[in-house]
Amino acid sequence: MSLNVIELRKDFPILQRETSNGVRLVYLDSTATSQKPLPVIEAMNAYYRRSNANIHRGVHTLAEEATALYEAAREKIARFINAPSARQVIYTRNTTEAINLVAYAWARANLKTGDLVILTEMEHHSNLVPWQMLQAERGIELDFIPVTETGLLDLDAYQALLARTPKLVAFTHMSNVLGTINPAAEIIRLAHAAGAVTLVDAAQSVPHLKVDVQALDADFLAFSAHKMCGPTGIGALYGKAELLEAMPPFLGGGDMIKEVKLRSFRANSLPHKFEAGTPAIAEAVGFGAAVEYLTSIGMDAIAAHEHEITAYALERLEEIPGVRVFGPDAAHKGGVAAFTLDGIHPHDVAQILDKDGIAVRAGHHCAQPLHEKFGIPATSRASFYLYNTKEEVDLLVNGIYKVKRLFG
Ligand code: C6P
Repeated sequence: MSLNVIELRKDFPILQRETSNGVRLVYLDSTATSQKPLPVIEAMNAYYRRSNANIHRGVHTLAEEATALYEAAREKIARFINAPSARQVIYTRNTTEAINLVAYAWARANLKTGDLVILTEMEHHSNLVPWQMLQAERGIELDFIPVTETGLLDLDAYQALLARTPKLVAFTHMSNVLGTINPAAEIIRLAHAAGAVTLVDAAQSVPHLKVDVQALDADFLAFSAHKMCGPTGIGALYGKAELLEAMPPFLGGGDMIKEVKLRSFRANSLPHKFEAGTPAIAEAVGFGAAVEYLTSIGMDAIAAHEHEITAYALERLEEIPGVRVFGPDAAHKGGVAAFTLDGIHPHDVAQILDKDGIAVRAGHHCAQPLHEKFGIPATSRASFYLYNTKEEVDLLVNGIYKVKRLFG
């Protein structure tokens, strides 16, 4: 079923605004952060207007309401990714913190000098630097599944790496630069056969595809609310119950304990064991509203719409002389088109597009090693979500022709 994008855009007040030079906003930067629909904005507004209180602490009406809203959102998020239980969904600040939680709590308890962690060459810095830090501290080894010229993972090379019996395979489900959708179920199946635990960076997949943690058989899976119509400041880590139960806590403080004595403490049960201190309560409410919104539209319909827009964008971009688009064909990627324009710096491209209200990101997109691999310092990146249209792709293409004219 196709999306009624014209109707759906009315849910996003920001898409109705003009930019500073009085032109219509063409928002093509949802990979960095998505825009927020009214049901999310209103849920957070209503929480602050009616129910604001601290959670898990008070017995008064507001504290009980706030706790119920915070926990109801967790249930919705668990259903959205088909987690067996909401206890297995830990609120974090974002994907980055969720990955760091695994690196601190699971990896520091389970990995020792010489243990191998397999990553890929297309990782975001969030799924690279925490492991480099552990390498410096613990002497673990890191190796990488190579990326092919066309932007796919080299799965033969992966098989060869697995023969070295890694302890962990941590990989991105969808690249934020190439757009590549990696065969996560297959990568996980092979990792398990080799005896490794798996961590999926799902920052770009959960917002755009139907992700089922049980079908994937993922051990850990991390994502951020702000990339999926929700607020900033909150994300989630899903984990298998037996792994989460066995892990020591990450941060210490209020709410993550059952009992504290002067010289000792007993950790709380899941999920609270990993949620120290007052959390982002309004943001959790907004996160719950975001997954409800996406569910009401339908993840399959969203993915199909994005596929159509992306295929159209690739076709149109590739027509432009001097444009090089990175990553695989539309059949293997999500709504991301990172490109270079011969002889023109990606930042100049983004700045000139901005004058026409077209928002794209330029830089290394927190994936510097991947850019190095392709021999470039930066790209301009257009990305698409449920609210983007083919007409906006046409405006982008016209804008790129204008950049070319300006640079002679
Ligand atoms: N990528 C982009 O413009 P946080 O910042 O923790 O919410 O998400 C980190 C992250 C992790 N993995 C992937 C694949 C990502 O794309 C991101 C965020 C944004 O591409 C901001 S750098």
